[in-house]
Amino acid sequence: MKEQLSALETEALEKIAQVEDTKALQEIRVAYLGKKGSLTAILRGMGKLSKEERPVVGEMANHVRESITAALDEKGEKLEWIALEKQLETEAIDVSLPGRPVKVGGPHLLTSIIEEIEDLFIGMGYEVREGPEVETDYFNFEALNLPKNHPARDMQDTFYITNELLMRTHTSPVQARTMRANDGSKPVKMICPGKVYRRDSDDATHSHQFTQIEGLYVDKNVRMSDLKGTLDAFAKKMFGKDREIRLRPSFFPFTEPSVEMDISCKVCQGKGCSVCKQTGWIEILGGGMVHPKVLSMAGYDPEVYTGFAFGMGPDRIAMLKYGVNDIRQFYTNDARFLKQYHQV
Ligand code: 2U9
Repeated sequence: MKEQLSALETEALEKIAQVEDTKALQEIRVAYLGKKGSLTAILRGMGKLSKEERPVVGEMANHVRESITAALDEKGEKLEWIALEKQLETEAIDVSLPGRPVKVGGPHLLTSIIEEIEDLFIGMGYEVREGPEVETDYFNFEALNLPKNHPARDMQDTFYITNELLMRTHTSPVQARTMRANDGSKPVKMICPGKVYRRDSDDATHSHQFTQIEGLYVDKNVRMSDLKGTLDAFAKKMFGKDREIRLRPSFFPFTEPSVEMDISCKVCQGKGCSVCKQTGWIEILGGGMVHPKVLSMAGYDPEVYTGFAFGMGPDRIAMLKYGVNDIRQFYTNDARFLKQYHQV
């Protein structure tokens, strides 16, 4: 039996030395030391030994159990260390690597332009108001002196939802609504930015959806000269203090007299170039004195109150200011285009 014990210890120690994973190590532990293990099997034969041999073999058996257990524990620890080192190696973070850049967004080009224009007029005492994009025929047309048979109301220019409801073609309805809500006595000094819709086929300079900012100042003794001074201040703040403006006679149903405002071309200083189409001037906006009918439909007595209004397209201003050559770029969300204009 002593020979068996010695051979078993040698065999177990060899297997433990060769094993490379904890599962196999556990199988060795069970195979030799478990209830049905080979050491247990040998010890079952102890009963046949003489009284003199039993304590000697018993001591040897304990020695073999301790030696195999010690070898199993030592190997187990080593395998755990190896596994830990492997894990540390695979999960190791190279702190010297550069950080992953955090993608930073930024305001849309149109948003920047609109906020720049808003800040400018807020500085001149205007309040910013917004209103519904789905409008009634009345507030989008009739209240602006565009009667039922006016060509601007034709189906080919406007997205009608029902006979009475449509996608607003300008932000003027918000101004009409604001005046209407003022019971005809409170002055109005507001600008109104927002999306507007025209039934137009899209091309580089036309979009079925575009943006507008309109201004309205109604009070007692508001004059055309006030409009000219306001537009001059706007042009100089927006396009540079050496910009000149000129007002040309024009016609809009909701203003009388009506004007169109040009600014002197920034590129050629008025000599003529491709940007200003050789004229030296670039049209920026339209405006005029609020038509008396519009005032009275909104509840203001045109004998007591006068007002001026203007309207501009931030899309067009952004295209001029930043050299964008296709209005559709503002609405197709191409990140390659948009990220060129992040101030961030
Ligand atoms: C009320 C009374 C009058 C708004 C005005 C313009 C002239 C104008 C265009 C500029 C480029 C629209 O975006 S655009 O295509 N607008 O030229 N807009 S006067 O007049 C008003 C508005 C509201 C109650």
